[in-house]
Amino acid sequence: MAKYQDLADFIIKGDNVKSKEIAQKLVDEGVSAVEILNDGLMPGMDVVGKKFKANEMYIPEVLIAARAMHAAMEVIKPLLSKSDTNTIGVVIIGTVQGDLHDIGKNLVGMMLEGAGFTVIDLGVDVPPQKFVEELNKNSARLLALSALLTTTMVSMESVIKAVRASDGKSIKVMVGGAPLTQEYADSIGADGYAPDASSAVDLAKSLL
Ligand code: B1M
Repeated sequence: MAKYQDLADFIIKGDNVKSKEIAQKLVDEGVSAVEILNDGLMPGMDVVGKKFKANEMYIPEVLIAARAMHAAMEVIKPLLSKSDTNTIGVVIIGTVQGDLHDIGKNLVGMMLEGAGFTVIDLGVDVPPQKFVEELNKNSARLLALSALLTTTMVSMESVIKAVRASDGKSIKVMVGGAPLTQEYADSIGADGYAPDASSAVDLAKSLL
């Protein structure tokens, strides 16, 4: 549909005013948040990823595209995060140390909120000890770690070791992000791996 293509194009061009405007228009027309995400925003970001890899886009342009993605995500956030008042449980989420990618992590957080979890988002570049402190402070039983770089996914293992050292096996740790696989998750002792935001919700429910 042309309007989804427009939305994708404004993400690629990095126009945060237009991306927000079109996302709002689609919401007003009654289009579901998941459709806006899957048919407009994700295809746009996909093209950005391909162009970045092919050196057809550079970091400043990718940052501007990410800003346009965030602007549209803010519009759909209330729809994704609509939930009843009863919380299923508290989840601490963050992108691991050294890694500044937050779009996927934010989506996972929004979907978890939408499913009824209370989400405490520690942001990006989070050191292992910070995860441990926040788990203890909030008596949380579930930790969700995101990484987008092959160089930073290795620090997930340090987080898991730090969490186990402080709390044995009672805290469940789930991991995700583009370079991860189920095999890798198993090899670092994670309790679960999810390839995308909606399976992250199913996984979180099954872990608690
Ligand atoms: Co970066 N970057 N980047 N980047 N960037 C990638 C990841 C890369 C694949 C691009 C490429 O070369 N094709 C490449 C990594 C290569 C590798 O490690 N093998 C890369 C690189 C190299 C870099 C820099 C090193 C570039 C440089 O400086 N030379 C640098 C590193 C900075 C750092 O982190 N220290 C860098 C910087 C950046 C920007 C800051 C410019 C920007 C980030 C802005 C931001 O996030 N606010 C950026 C972006 C935008 C990307 C791409 C283009 C898009 C990532 C994205 O947001 N995708 C990316 C290329 C790509 O992925 N195709 C790329 C959309 C998002 C919805 O998907 O995050 O995968 P994703 O999340 C998905 C799933 O993975 C999953 O669910 C989400 C929704 O379905 N998921 C989880 C994610 N977390 C989960 C957690 C879960 C479960 C599921 O449970 C806990």
